[in-house]
Amino acid sequence: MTRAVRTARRAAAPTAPASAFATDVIAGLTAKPKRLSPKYFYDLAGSALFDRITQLPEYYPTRCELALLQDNAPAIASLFPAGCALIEFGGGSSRKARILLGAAATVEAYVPVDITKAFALPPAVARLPRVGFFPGSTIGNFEPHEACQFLRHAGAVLGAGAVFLVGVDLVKDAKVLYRAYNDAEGVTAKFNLNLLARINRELGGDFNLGAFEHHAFYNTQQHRIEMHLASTRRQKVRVNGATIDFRAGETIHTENSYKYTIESFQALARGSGWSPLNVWSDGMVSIHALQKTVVG
Ligand code: AVJ
Repeated sequence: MTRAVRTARRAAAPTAPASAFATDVIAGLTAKPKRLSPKYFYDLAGSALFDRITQLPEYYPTRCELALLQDNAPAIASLFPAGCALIEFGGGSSRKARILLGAAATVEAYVPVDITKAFALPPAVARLPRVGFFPGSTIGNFEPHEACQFLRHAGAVLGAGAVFLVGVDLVKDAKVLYRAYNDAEGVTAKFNLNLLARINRELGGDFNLGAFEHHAFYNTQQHRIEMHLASTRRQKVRVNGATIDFRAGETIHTENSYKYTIESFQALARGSGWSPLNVWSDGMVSIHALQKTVVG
């Protein structure tokens, strides 16, 4: 009797809904080749590691973009319509936005929005002209076709007449790119491996972090840095009830970081409903000012 009741209760108990993280991790680790989305790098530990990356001597993008914003803030801010709302996509520390806000005479609202979630702009912002801001060369994490979709989506959200500022990392000497993702201190390796640590923490995985290696290289044909985690030996890993087999040397592809030339990014923007207005660059990174293409 007791047993029957228990069984019935167990069967009726609602199973906890699998998190998007759990679903994506299992799908990625059972795919061929194995992959995980770079958006999952940024838990508390991963965000702290990324902060350290931005301070590494080899990791130029953050330093270069900050200097470029600082040096050109008045010219960039001169493109802002009076009384506009500054909409930052994937707002991180807001340190970069503050540079622009300091140089712009009249910005009515600063609205950081999460790029991974659908959102509606707050009513107070609805009737203001809009300036979009997507710094940090985060656009490089998208496949070019996804970057195109993202730019079109941003155009729809920002509306007619909008200006969009996009920070883009540039194609450059392969050694410079290589070092930026293979720093001497090993912080980028820790950042990459933290994805496995996060799976262990949040999904009860049993990844042995000592049996995986950080691999980052520049793919010249595809103009992108690729990051992978390579299994040092044949092994099995348990994640959320599933068993994942690894061959010796098999990798999990964890990130692409696409690099553009000024021209190749402008071509992508044009093909995505935006007309290039201006561009600022130090030869390492670039900040593109785009305006929504007028159709008709
Ligand atoms: C935050 C996506 C711009 O691609 O350079 C840093 C992330 N990965 N080191 C980049 C990253 C490894 C970074 N983005």
